[in-house]
This record gives sequence, structure tokens and C-alpha cells, in this order.
Amino acid sequence: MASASAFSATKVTQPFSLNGTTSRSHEKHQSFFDPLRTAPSSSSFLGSTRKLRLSSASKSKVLANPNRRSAVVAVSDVVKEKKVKSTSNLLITKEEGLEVYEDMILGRAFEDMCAQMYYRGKMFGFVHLYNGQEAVSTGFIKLLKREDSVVSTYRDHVHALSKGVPARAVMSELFGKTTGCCRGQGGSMHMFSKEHNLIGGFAFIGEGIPVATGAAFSSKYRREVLKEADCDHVTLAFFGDGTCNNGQFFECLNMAALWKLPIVFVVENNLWAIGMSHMRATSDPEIWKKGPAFGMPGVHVDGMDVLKVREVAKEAIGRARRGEGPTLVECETYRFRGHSLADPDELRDPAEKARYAARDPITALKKYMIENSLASEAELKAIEKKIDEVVEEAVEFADESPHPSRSQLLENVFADPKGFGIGPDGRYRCEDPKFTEGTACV
Ligand SMILES: Cc1ncc(C[n+]2csc(CCOP(=O)(O)OP(=O)(O)O)c2C)c(N)n1
Ligand SMILES: [Mg+2]
Repeated sequence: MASASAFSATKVTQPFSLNGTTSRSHEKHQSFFDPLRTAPSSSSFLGSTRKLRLSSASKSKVLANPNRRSAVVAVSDVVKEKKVKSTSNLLITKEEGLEVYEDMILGRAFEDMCAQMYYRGKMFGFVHLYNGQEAVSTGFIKLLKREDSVVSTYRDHVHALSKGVPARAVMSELFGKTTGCCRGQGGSMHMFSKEHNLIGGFAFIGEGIPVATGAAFSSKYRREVLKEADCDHVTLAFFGDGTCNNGQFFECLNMAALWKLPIVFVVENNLWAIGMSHMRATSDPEIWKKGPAFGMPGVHVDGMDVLKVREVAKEAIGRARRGEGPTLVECETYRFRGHSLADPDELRDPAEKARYAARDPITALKKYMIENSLASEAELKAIEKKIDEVVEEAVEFADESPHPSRSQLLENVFADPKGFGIGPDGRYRCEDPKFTEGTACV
């Protein structure tokens, strides 16, 4: 059983393995980011660069410090403990497994359909697909309560689906129709649903992190200042590896740790920021290490394995809910398509793509479920068929829905009639002594 202190006792956490309690097909891919490794192997995360090597000086520093490993708490210990106490060796029940499988299939099928619809001219602007990363969205978001919040990026369709926004509302949004979750005004990069506490996709990288931090602050404020004792809402902030080089990331880690906010920072490290390799852009590519630097646990997890992601997510979300503060989780993942549908994806090494394709999180879960008699082929096929129908129906719904009226374009748009900052009297608004009172009417 994951104890309350499993993360909180740690100053530093360590890349971990789950000691064979999850999909055996992934065992050979464990020990990513092991600081004691010097030569990247073809199965490790570091395999994507041939340039990153520990210098012999830093290598001997690491090796000379025998406490380095014992000073850390590995999540494998949490899982081992769970294994001992539980009657089953499995990390998931049949019902949970089927739910997780369905959510990942929905994400994959939805995105594949988006690609088709985009190339048929049904969607406009940039469309960023999530194929390959499903274990992260599903592994985290399916553990949330409805009141919990999710903040996403421009790669946001699947986060919206995992949070329960209906496929038809997401597809309609992509088609720019009035029945979309933002009435067609947001499009691919700006999914939002107040009802589902999806606080937005954000086109600017890093823009969502302060919003998520604010949402987490509001939960804490409601509980501690407004005395809403049952307000234990948690916020998940999803963002990419490239985004971790932006200032907001560091500022928000600081505030979240300082105020012990109920938030989990979930880094989807897919190794690339458009065409920039993570290894070339970041002074220390092990992003999880930045958590302890701010006084919160940092965890690295195999983001191609939904069962491992779930175990880490349970612990991190539990910590946040118990008021123990934030966690930084780095999920090693990979996108199976180009950066966006406008990207011919010619930069990434085909061998790297093939390595990660072989670790497809959906195939891995399917294998695990069948090998452990959690589901039959037929049951999983039935889920795939059901989801195909959901996605087909979403397209039909979106296609038949009306476009917004032209007047909707001007809703919520504010402009000074004579130019930016110039009032109706032709004078600069800032010359008005009452300027600071603002001019907005609501
Ligand atoms: C503030 C800002 N700067 C630059 C960009 C252009 N841009 C779009 S996506 C991207 C890369 C982000 O990579 P990462 O955070 O790893 O996310 P991924 O696309 O891999 O999911 C950049 C630089 C932007 N959207 N916003
Ligand atoms: Mg990336």
C-alpha cells in the first residue's frame, strides 16, 4: 500500500524500476536516466543522443559517493510494499484495466481521425496530436475526481477526453462549430470546459503552468482561509520537456513548494521540442532533479507504461490531496507523429522512432491484460469497436453542427475605437487621472 510518507520523506528521488510487478515487456527498458550509466544504450532514454556523456571527473564523483543511492527513495519500494500487502500481484484490477484501456484507445482513435479530418480540410490552424503519449494522460487523469483540475498545452485533445469532455464536443471544437466545447472559438489548441474543470489548452508554451498554480492556490485558499473543509481538489499541470527551459516553470515550482500547493507538475518528456532535441537544449536533461532543488519530490517514470505512470500518479495526487504539497513527475514518452500535422517529421532518426514504436503503451497494456487473464482478446476488441463508433459519431456530429455566426467573432473582444490606449475623446487614456480605475464594463 502506498503510504502517506512514500514521497514526502524524500529530499531526492531516484529513477526507479517497478521490480517486475508491471508489464514484463518493459523490463529491458528500465533504468533510464541512471546517473551511473555512462554509455547510452539503445534501449535507454539517453540513446537519443550520442553526445551526452558523464565526464570521467563527474563519474568518479558519483561512484565515490556510495550514499547517493541509499539517500534516495525509489518508487519501487512503494510498489514492493503494495505487492506484499495485496492479495494479488497485479497493479490493476480488471475493471480498472478495462477503463484505462478504453481511455487510451479513445485517445489514439480520436487523434488518428483528427489527422484524416485535417488532411480533408475540416480543421484549420495548427493541430498537434498526442499519439504515443496516451499512458501519461490516462495514467494521471483517470485517477482524478471531477472537481480536480487539468491544465494542458496545445497538445490537448486527449487530456480533454481523459477528463471526460465528450468526443463530439472536442471534435466539434476542432471543426470550429458552435457545438464545440468553446463554441468553436478556441480550436485545437484551446480546449476548455468549466464543467469538467479542464482549465484550458494553451498555445504559448509554459503559459498554463502559472494558471495551474493559481488553480491549486485557490483550492488551498478555499480550504484554509474560507474553511471549506472538504475542498481537497488537486490540479495537474501537463507540459513538455522544451517548456521546462522557460522561466514560468521555475517560478511556479518555487511558489508551489513555498505554499505547499496541491499540484502535480507532469512533464511529458518526448525528447523533442519541435525539431530541437532535449539533449541539445537543456543543461541537465534529467528534469525530475529540479523538483528536489525546490524542496519537492522529483520522480522519473517510464511514460510508455501506463501501469507505472498510474502508480506514480496515485502517490503524487494522494500527496497533493493530503495537503503534503507538490510533486514534479517526469514521464519519459514519445510522440509517434510529427510536432504538428504541418510537420513532415524528417528530423528525427528513424531508428529512434522505431525504438519507441516498439514500446507502444497500448500494445503493452493489451499484452499485460491478456497475459494476466485480466481480459480476453474479444473483450478488448469490443472496446476498440465501441470507440470506433464513438469517434465516427463525433465526426458526424461535428460535420452537421452549424458554424458560429459572424457576430460571435467580436464577442469578448475589446478595442479602443481610435487606436490602442486612446479614449473616445481622442486623448490618451493614461492622461485621465481616473485611468487606473479601468474602462471595462461587465
Ligand atoms: C512562449 C512560446 N515560445 C515559443 C513557442 C513556439 N513553440 C511551439 S511548440 C514549441 C516546443 C515545445 O516543446 P515541448 O515543451 O517539449 O512540448 P511538445 O511539443 O514536445 O509536446 C515551441 C518552442 C510557443 N508556442 N510559445
Ligand atoms: Mg517535447
